[in-house]
Amino acid sequence: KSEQFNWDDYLKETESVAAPLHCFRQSRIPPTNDFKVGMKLEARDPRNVTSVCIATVIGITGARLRLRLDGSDNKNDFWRLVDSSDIQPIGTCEKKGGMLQPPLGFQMNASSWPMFLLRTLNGAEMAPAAFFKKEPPKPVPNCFKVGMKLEAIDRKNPYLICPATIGDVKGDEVFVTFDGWRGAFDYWCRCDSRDIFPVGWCSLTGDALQPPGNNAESDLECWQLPPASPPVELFGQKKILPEQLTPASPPPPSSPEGDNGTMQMLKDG
Ligand code: MLY
Repeated sequence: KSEQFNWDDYLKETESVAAPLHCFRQSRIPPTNDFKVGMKLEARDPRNVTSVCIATVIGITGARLRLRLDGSDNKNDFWRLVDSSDIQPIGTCEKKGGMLQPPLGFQMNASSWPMFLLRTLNGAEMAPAAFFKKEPPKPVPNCFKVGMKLEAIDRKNPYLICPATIGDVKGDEVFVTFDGWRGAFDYWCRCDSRDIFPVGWCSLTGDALQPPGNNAESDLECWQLPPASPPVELFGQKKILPEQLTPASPPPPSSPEGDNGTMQMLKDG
């Protein structure tokens, strides 16, 4: 089977329908991605969602950015849409009276954070505000139906977007099942999750849609366990262990320069 995956043929073969556009919290026309590798921005720490950190664009894929938090390691990259509310231009946090935080697992001594931040931002290429697009409104109510097809992020391999089917619907949640993968990658998410897309999304953004797995649906019925665990919405892709919830380092001391924030210090030189 070396033929290219094609949704029209696949929907006919599987006698199924695509979930309607209005079910998704995605814009009808995917947002343009103007970001460049190396640009810096502010991002919510996926492992510590109350923190806003500095992130660098490590890669571009369709309407998404591969991000790495400055001062963190290279094992915890995450992906965000350019119209995600988890990202914003540098300076936004401070304008709102907040303080940029070291990422969870900051690799240096906590006391070196203020200087690290200053050095990181000094001379950095900051992504312009116009590159950040407004997040689409939440669809209400949940209009997904069992059997509808969609494109979904594989949360275990979040750079991948794959053909999927709605396996169950409960309240505001849907059970996303990956076609041909015997249930190993399936998950519950809210119907307004940014991780699920209408059929055709990848072809519009230029992202590579993965082909379905090789395992037949009949196998799937034999092997798949019923969706048992209650749905839990995490910002990140990884399960957060209890010990990871405690900040690795105390909050940074307040700026010794009094009222001068980091942005002001950078402007002053
Ligand atoms: N090599 C990995 C990748 C699996 C990806 C499954 N997705 C597309 C649902 C594995 O086989 O486990």
